[in-house]
Amino acid sequence: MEKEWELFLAPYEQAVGEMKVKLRGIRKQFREQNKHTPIEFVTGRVKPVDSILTKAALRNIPVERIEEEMQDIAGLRIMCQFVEDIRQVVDIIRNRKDLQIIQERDYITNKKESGYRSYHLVIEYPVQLITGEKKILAEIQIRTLAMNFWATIEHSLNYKYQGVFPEEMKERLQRAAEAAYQLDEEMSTIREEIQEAQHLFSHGRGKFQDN
Ligand code: 0O2
Repeated sequence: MEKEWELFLAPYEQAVGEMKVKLRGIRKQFREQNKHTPIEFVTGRVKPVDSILTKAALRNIPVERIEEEMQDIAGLRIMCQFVEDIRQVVDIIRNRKDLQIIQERDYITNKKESGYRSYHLVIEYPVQLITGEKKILAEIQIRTLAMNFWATIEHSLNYKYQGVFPEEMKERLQRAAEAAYQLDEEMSTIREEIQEAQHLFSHGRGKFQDN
């Protein structure tokens, strides 16, 4: 059984690995051209088998339909400094010839009840296997650093409370989401000045990088 899962997930691992390189390549090009990069950092993961099975059970997805129906076995996350960068990243992805967007979910304009905000793209990405081409579904989540901060904390708390938050915690998280939203708004208003400062700074110093 374990070997079967390993074989099933191998193309997803390949897709996530390739996509990470490609998305980080976008950031590299912006930096080389001394432009503000809309991509701050990129992460990726393949959903662990136990999470796949839990989600399938919750959604009544039979095992044989997981491949067609579960869109986020391969997951990529793109973090941006500013809300405006998200639109730019979506446009760059839209124009790519090596993948196809099949669904968009805008949880920025329409935030989730929890307070979650992020822009989701479901894409179809072809991987080249020794047996030929295989199209893989992947979910790309695009969010600001503030949205990511909130989502990361909320996600860990979710584990603690198994998805059932006490009312007070739910309200606190909603207030924290609102504060993150205000922070994004505030940063947007001083975006040009921040970018100018970053430009000057990047000329004078080395930078930490995630790869
Ligand atoms: P994990 O552990 O991140 O893989 P639905 O869940 O039915 O609303 P659907 O079709 O599964 O929608 O896709 P959706 O909502 O576009 O994407 C689901 C993923 O978005 C989640 O994956 C999370 O990564 C993220 N997400 C959605 N809502 C929230 C939220 O309220 N809080 C946080 N922290 N993340 C959220 P998984 O599989 O749930 O989890």
